Amino acid sequence: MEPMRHKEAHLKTSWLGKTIYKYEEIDSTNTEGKRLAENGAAHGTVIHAQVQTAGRGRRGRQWSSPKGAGIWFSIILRPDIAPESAPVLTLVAAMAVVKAIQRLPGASPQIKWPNDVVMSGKKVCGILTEMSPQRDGVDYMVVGIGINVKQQAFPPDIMASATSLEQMLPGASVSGELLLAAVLEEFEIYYEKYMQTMDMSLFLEEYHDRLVNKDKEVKVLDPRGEYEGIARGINQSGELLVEREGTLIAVNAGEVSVRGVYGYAP
Ligand code: BTX
Repeated sequence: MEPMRHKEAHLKTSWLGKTIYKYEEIDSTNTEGKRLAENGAAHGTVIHAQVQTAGRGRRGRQWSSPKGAGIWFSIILRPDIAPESAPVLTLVAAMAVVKAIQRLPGASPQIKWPNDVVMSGKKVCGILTEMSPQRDGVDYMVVGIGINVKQQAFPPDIMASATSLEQMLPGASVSGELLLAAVLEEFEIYYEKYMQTMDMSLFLEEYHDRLVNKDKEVKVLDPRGEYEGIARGINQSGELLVEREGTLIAVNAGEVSVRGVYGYAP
């Protein structure tokens, strides 16, 4: 199906989401984002779908994306950064999602480093950042964001670890359209803060306020050997600082996976 190309009049952004491709159904908005980026889609293009038939998480995991139950979308970026800096954009996206959800009365979302937003310890949002590295930079990046909005029930395998905004805010009716606009507005703000310094320094404190892993035990699944420690926060480069036997180890999101919070489920 051909995408519709929208100019969103109500969106208070200067460059993000000026073009939004809207699909009734797509395999994955990230996959479509890559296809569009390969064909020259501009920085700030957004891809949104009502339902994803092959929604993806990290390392080939599936992302449950039922029709109309959440907002499933991706942002194409063409930042002038080194490939090593790219994973920080996942943290920028998490911060933006938290700020957007916080606009809902009574909502108190937190970040599970690096790529989840949780409420009451359950996953309400997942972020998948993918990039096309070049020899000395990044050609494009696709930041995919899935936020559970309407679900009252989940498939058995994620029932214990997943939640939705409406499950967390009983009686509330959350507009997916307004939430999408809010995330895009906040993303633009935090992306620009990030680009000013090329690191997290302008919103490190805000990030820490929302970090659910802070001072919690984590297990670091380092390919060179697993270990346990206490997460103390992140540094300006977005690495998780894990205290182990009195020393702080900086853990890179691209290299390792940190477990905890959901009783060691991914
Ligand atoms: P992840 O690898 O950190 O998490 C994936 C895991 O999360 C799954 O294995 C499952 O246990 C659990 N899970 C699956 N679906 C849901 C859900 N709806 N809510 C809560 N938990 C779930 C996280 O990867 C990154 C997900 C990004 C999703 C967006 S949606 C738009 C874009 N397109 C696309 O294909 N992916 C991204």
